[in-house]
Amino acid sequence: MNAGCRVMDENTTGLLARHPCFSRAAHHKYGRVHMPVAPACNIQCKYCVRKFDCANESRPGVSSRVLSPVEAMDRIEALTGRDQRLSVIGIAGPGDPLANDATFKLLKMANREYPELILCLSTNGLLLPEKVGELVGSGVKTLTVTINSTSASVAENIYSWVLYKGLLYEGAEAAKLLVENQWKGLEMAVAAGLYVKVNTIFIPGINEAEIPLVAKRAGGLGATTMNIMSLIPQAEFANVRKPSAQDIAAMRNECAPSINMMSHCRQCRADAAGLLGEDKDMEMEALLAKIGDEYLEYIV
Ligand code: CLF
Ligand code: SF4
Repeated sequence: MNAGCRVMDENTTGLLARHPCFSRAAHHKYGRVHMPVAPACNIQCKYCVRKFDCANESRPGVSSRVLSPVEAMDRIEALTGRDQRLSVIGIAGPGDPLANDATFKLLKMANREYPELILCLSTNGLLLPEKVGELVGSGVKTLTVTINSTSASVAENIYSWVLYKGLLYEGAEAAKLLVENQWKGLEMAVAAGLYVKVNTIFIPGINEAEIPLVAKRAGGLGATTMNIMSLIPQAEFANVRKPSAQDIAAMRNECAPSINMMSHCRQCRADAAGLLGEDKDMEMEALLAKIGDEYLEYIV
């Protein structure tokens, strides 16, 4: 079976049909829960602000707090007991999951206790080449790699530094190392049988010419899906223009011949739980556990 047929088959009948991010049809029926067990990051994206005690922002990189793997297992038990729609356990920060040992501890425990749930993870890709085997061995089935360029020269404008094997890299050297590992890791992940999604941040004036090249290369290497996301202007990119909905739609159209496009992403928090867009974080969850889910409509 070629990669395209495999994806189509999985989308309609198999694993991807239960994944709210990889399948558009699934996102009305199935939800995911993010476990914020990964606070550390090994690179600095110029658009990133991580927060570990944040209740009132809804975006990647924020969480009410960081959980230990044991606390995360308790949360999975509580949530799956209350919500039959949860089909995916995701680790999406608030830092880079592959840079945190807690990620692998949780994956192994969750895989043992909840084999019916899909294990999913999102990474910047720096450590992917050396961690693909452990991911597969831990039961991960779906993977997202955030790749913002094919070329190191463009990446140099997006990342401030990279910390790799105890050494700090900056400028061209950092960009080259990161981009090489991202693409090598993607190729290895596909070869290892993972379903791979590429997230790409649309950063006006910085990487828009690169995005169709990312789509072409990722599609050619067998990635399943691409998710072109809007820049959230903050940190060093606080003054960069946010792309309009029209900009994003036009870019998706341009890239669609190269790879399947995701267009229902909600840019969710590192501790989000529920259907995409419901955006229940851990603070809300604790409140609802006390008063009952039926009161949700009165407090959002
Ligand atoms: Fe989470 Fe990401 Fe897995 Fe989905 S999110 S780790 S693939 S289970 Fe989904 Fe949220 Fe968009 Fe990510 S809507 S930010 S694409
Ligand atoms: Fe932030 Fe993720 Fe970039 Fe790390 S990889 S700096 S957590 S956006």
